[in-house]
Amino acid sequence: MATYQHARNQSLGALEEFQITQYGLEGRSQGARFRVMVYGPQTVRISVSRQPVFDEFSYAVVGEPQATTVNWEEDSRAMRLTMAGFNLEVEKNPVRFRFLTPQGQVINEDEPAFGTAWIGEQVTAYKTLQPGERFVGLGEKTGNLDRRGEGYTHWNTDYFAYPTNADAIYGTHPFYMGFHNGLCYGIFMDNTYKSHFNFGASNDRFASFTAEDGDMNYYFFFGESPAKILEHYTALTGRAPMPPKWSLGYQQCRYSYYPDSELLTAAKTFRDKQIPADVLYCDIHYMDKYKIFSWDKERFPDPKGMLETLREQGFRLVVIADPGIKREAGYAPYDDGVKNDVFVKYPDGSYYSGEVWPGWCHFPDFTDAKNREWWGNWFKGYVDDGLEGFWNDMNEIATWGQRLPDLMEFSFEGEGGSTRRGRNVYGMQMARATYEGTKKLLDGKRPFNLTRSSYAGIQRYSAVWTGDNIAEDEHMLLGVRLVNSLGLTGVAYAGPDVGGFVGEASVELFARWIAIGAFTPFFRGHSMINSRDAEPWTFGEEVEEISRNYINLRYRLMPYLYGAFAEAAATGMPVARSLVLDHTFEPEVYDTRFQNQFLSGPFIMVAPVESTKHITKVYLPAGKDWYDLHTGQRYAGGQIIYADCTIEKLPLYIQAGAIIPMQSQVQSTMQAPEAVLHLHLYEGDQVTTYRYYEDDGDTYGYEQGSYYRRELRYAGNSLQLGEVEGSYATHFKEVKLYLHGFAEANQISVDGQELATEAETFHYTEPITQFDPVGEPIPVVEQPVRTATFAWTTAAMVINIG
Ligand code: MIG
Repeated sequence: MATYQHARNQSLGALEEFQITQYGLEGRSQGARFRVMVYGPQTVRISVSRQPVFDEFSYAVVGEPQATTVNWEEDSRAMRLTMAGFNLEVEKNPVRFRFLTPQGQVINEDEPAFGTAWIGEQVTAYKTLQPGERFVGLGEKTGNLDRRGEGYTHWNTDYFAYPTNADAIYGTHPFYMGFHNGLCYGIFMDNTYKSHFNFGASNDRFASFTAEDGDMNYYFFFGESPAKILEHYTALTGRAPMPPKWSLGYQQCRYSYYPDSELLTAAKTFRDKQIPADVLYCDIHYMDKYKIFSWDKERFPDPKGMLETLREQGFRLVVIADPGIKREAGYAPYDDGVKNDVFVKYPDGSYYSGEVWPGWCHFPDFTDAKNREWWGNWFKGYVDDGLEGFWNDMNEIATWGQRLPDLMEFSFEGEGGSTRRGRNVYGMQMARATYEGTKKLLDGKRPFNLTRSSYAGIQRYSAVWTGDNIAEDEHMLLGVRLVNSLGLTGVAYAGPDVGGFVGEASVELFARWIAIGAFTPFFRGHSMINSRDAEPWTFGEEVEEISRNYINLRYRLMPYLYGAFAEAAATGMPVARSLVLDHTFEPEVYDTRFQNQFLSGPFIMVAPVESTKHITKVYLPAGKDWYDLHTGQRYAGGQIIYADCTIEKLPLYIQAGAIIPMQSQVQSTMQAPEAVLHLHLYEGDQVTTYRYYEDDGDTYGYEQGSYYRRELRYAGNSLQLGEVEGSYATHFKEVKLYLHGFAEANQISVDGQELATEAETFHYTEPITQFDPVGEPIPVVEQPVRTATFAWTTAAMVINIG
């Protein structure tokens, strides 16, 4: 009698045959195929498939396999591949993968019994949990920094007011790093189907990653540090281009500013109150009945004129763009979309309709180059109006009911796939279409692009914001972790809605959030429709002063911040740097009390803390000293200290040896700073290097060498300014060097020539004069510094201090 067969676990069996290939190895076992391909000296791809061919398609990967002379050794038990710093062992019976150090220490290995296995269509790689193993990454995922004991699902979801433990939210970044026994590695599973990661959740045997369909397809990265691994990961999936500098200023959003006079009033208020800002937003109400590529003629009768007026005041505007195109004959984008057959279809060939803001809509299939180009061209009107910034929302795809049917068909560049394959990359491909289209239309200028939904590799096209958070302390801290985690997965340009989108921030919360936001790569205040006003001046005078203080500081730090973005573009090193990057094996870094701490750029450590606390514990990482930014007090690293954190004082620490370039105060990036570069140097006993970077801030000329770059190196009592690289003429003519923590009697000389020095005092933020209703602030401490000014020439030079 026939019995019904239910799917059960089936793992990769004994090796049947194999061959060495140009890139690695290919073999077969029990109807499944596996393949090893070398992608770089420390990057190996592993694919396992039950289909006759491997899935070669990827939207994430831009790296290529490398036809190096692959060096395999074989014995009866296994085949071994020797790579830079590690070996891969492919065991034969059954087929299992193991990564080892040259000394034979396990870095990562298949769980011996389970290896790679299927249950029905679902495929999983099981990895033995190593003693003390910690896991970080997965990008936009809630939870703790250390993901050990947790599990996560990737299924891009519009999650309004998501709780702080929600999963899944908007993004899919299936890349994580594992740390144990002084070893680091990374794994990226490139599969867009719904996927699940388990880091020893509900079991004590394995970490695993599962895709609900498709191949098991992952990349293994080895490196001596997480930064190296991130460099390999971003070599594979790409790095963020330089953003337009204006987008690094403060951005003010609102759901929604309208009519035009509201935007003009907001712009004027920033200037009147001398709170620097660069960007305002139009949310969905700027459109005619939410129809994309239109303006509401009554609310915005003259977009071009309005944009010019804003520009005169040093403001840019960013407009929202949702993917839904209203089903309405006579509406040009709809008619044209039908004519060009750009919309996502059901299997019977009819267009899918979903209901969202404009009513019943069709949705462009962004997984087809022809449709991406079509979409991109529609931005011509906006660009002609003077827009340079675009905001991609609702691209999960979000529709009323939030149950996107699984059976729709996506092009995948002609290859085909259902919603199950398409959903996690739809948002990324929309952002790509927007970026590529507007980049072309802007003819050499950098567009700013922002997206909610994302997939690995999104950094090539867009900044990411973390969606509909809530005005609560826990969300503020979660937002920091989300941004840090996105940074650990290659997305350097990210940020939350400052102040919280849903709900209303208390005055304390808003003040604290603005202070933290000033050190976050993407810095935008935003809030929900029908909630109180949430611009920095709407929470009373004390919060206004606090906001001004931190936004001012961000603008003075612009050369430093911009340099951090240049580093991200060059190496993938994020702008907001979780402490795990430099202090991987210090357990305090993962302690839930300290897990939110991060470095903003290479030298400034931010210790985010709830708005309700006036004193907090801070962990100062080991191996270097730290200076309190507010007081100049110096501390030894490797200790936990108490820090005052009344509402105007975010705990901030500067690493000893720090080299921090700053500029004079401006109100907008459109305003040129004075020609004096302020270079702050903090005494330390270790060698530090800093790569100073400048370019025009808004074109791609830097790709052709139009930049000004030089290495600054501090060692003992000398600061060396290296040769200038690149053809861009620096804006600055002089350097004013600020010496922090050096002995007072020190002489300063440039290339042997003694310089006049001055004893001065210095502070980063201004004293608060109005302290209602938050309470009396701690007085600002004047810090003693010595300064010397000299020419900022292109020649290499040595400054001696002592
Ligand atoms: O259905 O455009 O996350 O930032 O203000 C809500 C209105 C649609 C969701 C975004 C939010 C935006 C809002 N949007």
